Amino acid sequence: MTPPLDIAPDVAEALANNQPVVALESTIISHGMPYPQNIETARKVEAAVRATGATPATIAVLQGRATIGLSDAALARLGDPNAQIEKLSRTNLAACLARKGDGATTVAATMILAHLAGIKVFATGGIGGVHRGAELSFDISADLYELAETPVAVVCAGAKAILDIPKTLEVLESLGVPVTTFGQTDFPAFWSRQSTERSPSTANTTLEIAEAIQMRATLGLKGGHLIANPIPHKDEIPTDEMTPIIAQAIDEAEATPDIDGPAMTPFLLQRIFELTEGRSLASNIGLVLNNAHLAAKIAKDLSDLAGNR
Ligand code: PSU
Ligand code: MN
Repeated sequence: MTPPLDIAPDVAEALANNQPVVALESTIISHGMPYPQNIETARKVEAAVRATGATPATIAVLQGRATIGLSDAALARLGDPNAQIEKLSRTNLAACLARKGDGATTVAATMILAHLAGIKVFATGGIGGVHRGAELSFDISADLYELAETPVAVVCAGAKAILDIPKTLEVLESLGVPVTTFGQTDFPAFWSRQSTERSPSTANTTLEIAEAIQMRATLGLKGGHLIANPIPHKDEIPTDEMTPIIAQAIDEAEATPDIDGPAMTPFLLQRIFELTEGRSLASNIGLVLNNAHLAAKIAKDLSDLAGNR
């Protein structure tokens, strides 16, 4: 039995010719951003990848098919607030495919399907990580374990301050995941360029990153690479503005009985959007576009290193 995989013709052609391809996730569309900015952003991110000279491949499960490269109608359906779209991670991906369901892929599930399709680079906004209070709740995102397993480089804007950033970096180190920040020594904190943490490593060119990815493959080491790309200055929200808002959102989540497990991250993102009166969303869109550009450049360098362009 072969996996139920549909690769869009432009993506398949690029992969066959070793042209650069960038995978994009769909949970950010279905569960990470409000309508209609979710759909508008998904289209803009694809355009940003194309503008930098790579082919975008947004990934989702549609009627039981792992779909690599989505039509505009599919993007619109995933972003429809009335559509029933499951949030898929490593746990529930196979069951959703088996029952011919529809699902949006998190970072973990997108990595699995990108790898199945032969895509090496993936751009997103924020990854899941170790939640604050994880010493009691044990809430650690499957995204971190996926980075230890699956050979896909993930470009993000660092970890959100809804997470415990020092613990997230500790777990990544324990799992042997390389973490590289682009262009600065501080690990970025999603809405802000700075955090209280130093990045485990820094790269100042995309070629350095591509060479490290290639060497990891040459050594036969399993797992991916996390690349943290600081939010552009113009899109930043200062940490002291975000701190009380994040604290309030977390307090509300703790006071709401049904908010745990996979519902936690979407709840926090939605409350922070409301409490910042939309500013968090504008920042989020700015940083995702920035990550799409960087991921496309890394994908181009990887194709160049493979020597077929
Ligand atoms: N962080 C964001 N925006 C998002 C997500 C995380 O800033 O949309 C989504 C991603 O799809 C990520 C998932 O993979 O949430 C993590 O969910 P959890 O914490 O339940 O593992
Ligand atoms: Mn979780």
